Amino acid sequence: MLKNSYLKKWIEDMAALTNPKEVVLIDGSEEQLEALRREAVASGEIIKLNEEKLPGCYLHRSAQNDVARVEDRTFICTRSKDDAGPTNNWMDPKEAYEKLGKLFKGSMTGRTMYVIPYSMGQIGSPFAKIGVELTDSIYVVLSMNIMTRIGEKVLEALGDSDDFVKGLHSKAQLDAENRYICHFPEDNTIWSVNSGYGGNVLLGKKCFALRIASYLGKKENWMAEHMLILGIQNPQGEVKYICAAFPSACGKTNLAMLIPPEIYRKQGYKVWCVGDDIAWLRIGPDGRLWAINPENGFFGVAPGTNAKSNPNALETTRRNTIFTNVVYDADNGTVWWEGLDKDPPKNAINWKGEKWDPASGEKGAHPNSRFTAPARNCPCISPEFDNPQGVPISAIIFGGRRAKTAPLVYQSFDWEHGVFVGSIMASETTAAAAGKVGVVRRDPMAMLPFCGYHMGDYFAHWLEMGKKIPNPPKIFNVNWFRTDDEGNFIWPGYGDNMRVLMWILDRCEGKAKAVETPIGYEPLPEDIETEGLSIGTDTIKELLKVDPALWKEEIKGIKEFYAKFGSRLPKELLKQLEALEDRINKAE
Ligand code: OXD
Ligand code: MN
Repeated sequence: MLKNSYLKKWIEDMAALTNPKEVVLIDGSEEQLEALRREAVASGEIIKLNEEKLPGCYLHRSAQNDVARVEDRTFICTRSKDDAGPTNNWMDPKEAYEKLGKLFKGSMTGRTMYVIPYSMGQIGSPFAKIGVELTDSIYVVLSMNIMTRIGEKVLEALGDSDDFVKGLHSKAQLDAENRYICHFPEDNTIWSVNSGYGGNVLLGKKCFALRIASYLGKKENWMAEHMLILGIQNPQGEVKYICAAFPSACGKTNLAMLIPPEIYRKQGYKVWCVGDDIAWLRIGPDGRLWAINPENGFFGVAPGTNAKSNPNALETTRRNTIFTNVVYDADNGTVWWEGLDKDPPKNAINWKGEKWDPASGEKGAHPNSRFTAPARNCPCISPEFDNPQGVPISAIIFGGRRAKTAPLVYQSFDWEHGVFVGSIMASETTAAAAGKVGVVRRDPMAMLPFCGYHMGDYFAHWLEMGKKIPNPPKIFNVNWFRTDDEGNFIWPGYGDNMRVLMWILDRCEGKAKAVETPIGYEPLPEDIETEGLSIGTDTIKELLKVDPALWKEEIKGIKEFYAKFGSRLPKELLKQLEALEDRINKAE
């Protein structure tokens, strides 16, 4: 069945290494997928949920030591250590192939190796790239079917070419001590072993569409970014598109699917979701920057998703969805998680598979429990979702969780300053990655865990792209998470974030005024719509305050962070930092 000789040879080599009992090509047919679902239900790998209430939905539980991305075990394996840069773990490719080769040796004995041809991006799109994942996990096959475009049609598009990302995954023994996620950007290769958690094993997502793709983007003049893409349609039917980068679990999926506040709804505004996590960006023939979402589904965080925070996401998960590590309602065959409603199931099984008493004080769902749902299920999925040309981007937004320092919104002075603003992003850590929660960390462009090469070179690539895009998007920064003295969020967030997006779009169209501050352009407080909110213009004024003392502290942190990059930090960014310091000193 396989005609591509490169693919055939590679599969043979990997099968010789891992020793599966059989090799099965995933053709993408519903018949084959359904047989795999039945097999995984029979083996207990997944649980079929109530067909009437949640048609086509399943529950999966990962191993208890395997519930999040493992950044300390994620490596960029370039021949030169310097090319991975100071923000990535590095392993010599020779050493990595040897070390992981030992772990892969015989790891599929008695198991089936599934061959999943997949496309990131609409097949045939000038943006699209092909990967093939070899895995011993049916959960991976079923999840890749949701998250990407898979099967025969991908092989047809690949033809005889050797231009595909080679991904090898084995659950092996799920041994946390020997868990490795290794990327070989120079070989178009990813090896992942001893994990079953989505972020580590659905190789099309973070591993390919961000780490490998960012490296390819630098080489090929495009960009792979950790960004949502949304469209705002005005009452005249025109749609303007925005990309936004936030660190993990800052509400990206919520923003991507937001429902406009009533004031905009009644005027006829609509919001369309193109993507919630990753954007691939290219310069279009018209000189603008165009974006696609290379994925085909959402791998969203379940806790906190509810009818108020994100009704569209909730609706998206009502069919053909795989839930991971949520609570199982054993009476109804449905699922539950903290923050869904105030009504945990009576006969509840927690994410570990144990009987769970909601009064116990322990959480029932893992804080990083997930849903894997088809993008097509989303009620606000953009009509342009499948457009192979992508959508033109008017604005790029950066943001993070900052209790005090960053104002609600500001605009960069120009592209170069915008790159600086992205490079100094910082946020409090969350449960999406293993490790401490609540610590502030620098996360440039929200790409810290996802940049497949030296981050200094990545900044340089952003600066270069700015010179090449004749009509670049405007760059902004937002912070939905400013708190009062009691630690309560001041800004209402969720759908009301659209009020800020409206100012941003008005700026892009040259319609809104701005005031110049030491850090960038800010709105006049009265230009942020507050009708229907419990806060007024005075509070907006507070939210826009820039405190020079806090920014002096911030500058210290930026200097420390920048020092890591040595001579590979573009001088333009150092100049931007000096200019900021100057403006802050003058403002004091
Ligand atoms: C994610 C992330 O999208 O951690 O899962 O960023
Ligand atoms: Mn993400």
